[in-house]
Amino acid sequence: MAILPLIIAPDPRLKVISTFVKKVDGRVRTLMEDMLETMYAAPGIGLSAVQVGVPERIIVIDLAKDPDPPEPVLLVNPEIIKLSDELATYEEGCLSLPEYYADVTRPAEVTVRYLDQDNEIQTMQTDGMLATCIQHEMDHLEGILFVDHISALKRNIILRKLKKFKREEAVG
Ligand code: GNR
Ligand code: NI
Repeated sequence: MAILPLIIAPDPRLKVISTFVKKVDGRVRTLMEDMLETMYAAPGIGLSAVQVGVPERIIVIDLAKDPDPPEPVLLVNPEIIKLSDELATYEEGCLSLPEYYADVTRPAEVTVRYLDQDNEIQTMQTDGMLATCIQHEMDHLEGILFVDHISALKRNIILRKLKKFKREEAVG
């Protein structure tokens, strides 16, 4: 297991469209283990492979709260089958936009088809925070960040501050 370095916005690598995984094999399972370890260490509730520099359609999520046992959700090549008309708003954050949060409105319920860790096709219908998190992670696979759902003014303020932060960090 390994903690992988996270890519922080703005970065062209976060804008790449991730490619489909041919087969969920040992390589992909090892990557998902490392992604979970990276996500738990951050800490975060979701992570897409592109955020650790691997532009493939791989997502890990865990919404379990600390004293409870972990409940990892692993999704490969997820595809949206159905989105509800009903919407829900949650305050979102992103490990690639550290310390910035904003309300984002998305469909409240989502049905996804995906490959599980055994390369088997599965279907999952969800609502609540899991539905929001799946959509947030699936956005990453298309090069979209949660700030792309808010006003350009708010987005540019956040991205400019992160750019400045990264510049200062690089200088030391
Ligand atoms: O840790 C995370 N929290 C979060 C909160 C609300 C909606 C989505 C998320 S996902 C985020 C981790 C992350 O950046 N995943 O891509
Ligand atoms: Ni994110």
